[in-house]
Amino acid sequence: MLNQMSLNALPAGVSAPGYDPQAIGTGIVHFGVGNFFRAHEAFYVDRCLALAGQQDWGIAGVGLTAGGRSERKAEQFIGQDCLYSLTEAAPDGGRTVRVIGALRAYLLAPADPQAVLDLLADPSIRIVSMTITEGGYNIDETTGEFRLDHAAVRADLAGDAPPATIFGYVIEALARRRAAGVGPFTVLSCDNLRHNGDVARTAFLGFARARDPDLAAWIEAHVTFPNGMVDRITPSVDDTIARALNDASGLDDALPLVAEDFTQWVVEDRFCAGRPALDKAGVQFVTDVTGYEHVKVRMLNASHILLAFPGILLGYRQVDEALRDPDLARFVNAYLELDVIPRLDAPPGLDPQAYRRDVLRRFSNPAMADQLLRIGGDGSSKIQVFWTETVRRVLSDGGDLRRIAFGIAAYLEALRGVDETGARYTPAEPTLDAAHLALADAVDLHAALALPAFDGWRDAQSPALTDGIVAARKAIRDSGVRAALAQYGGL
Ligand code: CS2
Repeated sequence: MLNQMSLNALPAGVSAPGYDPQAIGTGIVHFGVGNFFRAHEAFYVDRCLALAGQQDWGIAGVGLTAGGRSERKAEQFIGQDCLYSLTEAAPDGGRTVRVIGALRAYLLAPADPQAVLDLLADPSIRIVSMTITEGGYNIDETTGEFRLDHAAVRADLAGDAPPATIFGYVIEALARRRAAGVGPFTVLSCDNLRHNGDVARTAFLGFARARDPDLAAWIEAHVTFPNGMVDRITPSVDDTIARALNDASGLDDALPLVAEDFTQWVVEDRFCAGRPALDKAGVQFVTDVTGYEHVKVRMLNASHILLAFPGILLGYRQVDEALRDPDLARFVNAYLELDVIPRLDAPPGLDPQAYRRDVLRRFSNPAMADQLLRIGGDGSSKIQVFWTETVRRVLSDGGDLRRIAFGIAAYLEALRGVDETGARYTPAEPTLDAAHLALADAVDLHAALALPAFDGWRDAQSPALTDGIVAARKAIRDSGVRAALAQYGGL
């Protein structure tokens, strides 16, 4: 089994951390220890820890979810001294494997909330980072405000029990630090959201204001929330993939991980309590991430889900497979070329055509075995984040709405949980309830347009778009995705 002891005898070809993990202090607490975090932030911090003078920046991971699965995950992390292997796979088949030692502790919050609060209040903690998903910030899309009516938030605001939400934990910890004269920490969102730092700021300050306006003012004055653009395709790992990774590496790792060889992190350099030397570990520091975010979200993420929904309906399950379908590849290319690129605000020096080719090359990486159902999962939140800006722009300059209408139609049809081969699957839609899902199945094809996914552009919705979506859905139902693509998806 992989653990501290086994580091001295790793199989050939597996790199050990460039430092002694046991000698590392903890400077960062991370909420949401998912695969993306393990392949991205932890990967960069791991590089830092090998540099001189950087040994105080280890990470303590926190899981917020209760239940058997989370307990098992916590046991696995702790059983391996929080070590795990990362396989980086290139589209041409090249691979490297390294053991990441940056995660120094794993705490399951529901099992011991006080331990999490004590850690967060400790002066050694200077950054609190998070990957809690696009929808996890609890922002009302219509008002742009933090939703105080959320049940768990209400309970945390009442304060009768230990916190359950990240907002409850972080704000209570900041209150303790303020009372104790310990300085603030940076709140660092690593979620794939435009201006993720600003979103985090709205969320945490929204909670803090409702709890104690004085505290909120202190946070506003002292805590920083840098925006960052994160990028690395990191598929989910099931038992079969885990076994294959271990077979290839020779390790016995309960938590092996695979990611593409590409990785990028562009961050605003606003860290109120210091930061690791991430600039020496490949992270790009800028004063404004806006242009980078636009390009990534509108090109990579938008075309990922645009490929996913019709791909799922056609019976594909993997991204690389779907992209090998010439009709789907043509559709995604046409969307990027005709709908996105002409309306993009790319930062100086970034070539959108080169980026487009890169995106398609990255999607073709078979080693990702990236699941279309994962990519399309939480579509309700992702559509708002990834498609809204392009939809708005096409609407406002009177552009061709066919591809967008088809994409939305495919999303709604995919929500029905059955593909054109008759295979059933469960769409992962954490923010939709049964009544929402029933709208996608309703006989009235307009009914589904009431779904929250469209909140972001309902104000701008034009009859041309609405009619286009309904017509595209009808075409998919009547003649199938491929025929509908020929009508709606082409150049
Ligand atoms: C994907 C992303 O979930 C999605 O929709 O597009 O997870 C994508 O893999 C990452 O953003 C790559 O950085």
